[in-house]
Amino acid sequence: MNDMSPPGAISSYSVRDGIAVLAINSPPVNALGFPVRKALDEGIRRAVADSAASALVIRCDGRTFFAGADIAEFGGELKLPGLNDIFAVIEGSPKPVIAAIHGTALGGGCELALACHYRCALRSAKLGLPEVSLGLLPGAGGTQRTPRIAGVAMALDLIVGGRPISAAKAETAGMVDRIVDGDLEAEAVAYARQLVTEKAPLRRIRDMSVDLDLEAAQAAITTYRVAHSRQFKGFKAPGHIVQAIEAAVTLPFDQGLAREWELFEELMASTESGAQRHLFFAERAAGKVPDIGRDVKPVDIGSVTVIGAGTMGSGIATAFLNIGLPVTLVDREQQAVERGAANIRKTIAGMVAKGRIAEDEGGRRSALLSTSVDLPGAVSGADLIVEAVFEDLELKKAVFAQIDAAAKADAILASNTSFLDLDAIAAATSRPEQVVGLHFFVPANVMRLLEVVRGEKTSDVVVATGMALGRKLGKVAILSRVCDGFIANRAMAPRQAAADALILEGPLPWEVDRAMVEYGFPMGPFQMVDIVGVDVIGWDRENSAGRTVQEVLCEMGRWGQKKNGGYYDYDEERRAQPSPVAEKIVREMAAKTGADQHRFREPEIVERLLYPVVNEGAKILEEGVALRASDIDVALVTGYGWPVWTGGPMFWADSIGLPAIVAALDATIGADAVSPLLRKLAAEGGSLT
Ligand code: 3H9
Repeated sequence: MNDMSPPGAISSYSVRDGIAVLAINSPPVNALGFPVRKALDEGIRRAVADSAASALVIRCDGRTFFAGADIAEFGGELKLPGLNDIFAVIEGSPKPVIAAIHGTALGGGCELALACHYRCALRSAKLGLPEVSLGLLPGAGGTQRTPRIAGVAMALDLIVGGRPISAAKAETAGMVDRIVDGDLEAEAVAYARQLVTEKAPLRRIRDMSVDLDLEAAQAAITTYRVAHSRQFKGFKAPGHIVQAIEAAVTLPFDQGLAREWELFEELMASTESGAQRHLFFAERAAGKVPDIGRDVKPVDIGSVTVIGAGTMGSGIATAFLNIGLPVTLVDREQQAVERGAANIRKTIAGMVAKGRIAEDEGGRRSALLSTSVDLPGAVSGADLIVEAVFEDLELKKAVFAQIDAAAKADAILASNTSFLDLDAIAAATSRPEQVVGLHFFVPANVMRLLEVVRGEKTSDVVVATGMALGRKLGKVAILSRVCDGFIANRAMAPRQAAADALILEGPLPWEVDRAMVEYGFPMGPFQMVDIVGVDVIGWDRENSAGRTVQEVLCEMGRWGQKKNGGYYDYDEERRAQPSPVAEKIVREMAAKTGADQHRFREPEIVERLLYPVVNEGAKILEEGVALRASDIDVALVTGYGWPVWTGGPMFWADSIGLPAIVAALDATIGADAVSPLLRKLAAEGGSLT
């Protein structure tokens, strides 16, 4: 009765105790591509026809239940059977079909489970409909079955929020019927046996009605729309999801399903979804370093010493404590380390207070922290030493020489420098091959971007360890070669320069900021400068002579938010108002330049500020600082809040068309400043991504 499936076959069919078991094996995540759909269709039909089987269990081999549709298939022609065809066979089966879930049942995988008559799941399993993060909606009945089984509010949370829920929560919501421990297949077969013995009805979620009355459901939807309007901004999918759930409430199942498909297809064709799917694959590509083979194994890091107890050092220490590594925080003065340690404990206590971690977990993390003012003593036993002292090359070289003298032979020596020459820092040690850049973004325990900087002599193992650490920290690690500013800061620097130049041609700082916020950034360049400090963004105090708006502001002591005034004025609650003082300075400076003053429309401001970023990105690419264009996209999306729905600067540039960008750059920054790579691609009809 059992299949003699060859090892590695995509499916196997067996009958255990009168119950058919169809197991799918399509690594890495059992995505529901055409071969899997075909195997499912055949296997289900076989079980229906099999007189030896009175029920069917569908499960997966490997690390997870189906992780969804095969995203790589999107955009091409869909080969039949589609998921809805398969689900119709399941729902039409005269024998109960039971999903047996482990790992993560996501997207189409979760939808498949909901099309089954019953669902059992390992306690550790998760269920989710994360299509929203690909700019899509569940297109195989997820928006129609979820509100029927779990209610409208839960469906909205699950599908618009996109975050998977635990098996226990899914059980409470009615999405899982039984939680099991131990051997999933054996437990699922026993459960199926029980259902058969008890003559349990064939429960089809499609036949259920949404539990709220129409008015209450629509009120819930309206409330949700209003409450989340900010979060929806720029994205197409959330609004479409709400419409699809509305259809579940107002239409019969089949019509609702048809409406869902219509909305799904609209999203699939949208630039926003194209951008989000690009970022999905871009994030996964970022971790791969082509010239470092799989045989190069990252070193296990068991302890970390962080040097420098300021904001950056404390944030970095917190990030490592969060993954359970013991950290020693070092600074020159006792007071400084104590202040740093207090800040770290406060951050951890904040996580406990917000319910992000349990109290005992908070205690465990805090207990992993120790402090020291004795640098040699603190680094001597550490596997990884991260330097986060002031951005001064001589200071960093001196610190590295000290570390070199005390650290054990195989320790990894990392610098958090954000723009200094890592090779010069490495040259201050006797082991440049052990030196790497780990460039965190503020706040280091929160921001997802980690730039791993590969020096001239950094060894492959050390690079591989840096990349692996990034993943362990829950960050996206992007590999960068050494250059001024590495990838993210270097690519974004031209935006600030363009903004500084533009305010001398007519637009005021807040008009420039508004254009950036409308484009989708969390804030504009002048808002950012005010927060970071007008004085710290390259102000040369000794040589300041009122030549630029920044110099005048700094000379007046208008250093930004910390001084209650910079480009903006601030009230006691730090709310920003356009500053008449700054406006006067800008107008006077503009008059001095003699530049033609005129109004700019928002799209023009966007072009003036962001095309130079695309240009710098192309230079970063042609110099080999970044491995691939998509790494630049991921770096700016995760490090600078570049809007996700544009796909990052390089994808955005492709979606606009490179010839138009080159023409605009020629006219603004001048032909000589345009990247040769960008010009070549534009001329050849090529693309960056
Ligand atoms: C959908 O279902 C639409 C339906 O509603 C309607 C259709 C009509 N497809 O993340 P990892 C690859 S939309 C293709 O590093 P982890 C991934 O690229 C889908 N490939 O592993 C990577 O490849 P490589 C809704 C996929 O353990 C490898 O698998 N589902 C897919 O950290 C390992 O991935 C989702 O959005 C896929 N669906 O995390 C779930 N998923 O090794 C998306 C993964 O060559 N997936 N790959 O770089 C995930 O969230 C995570 O991959 C998962 C595993 C949590 C499953």
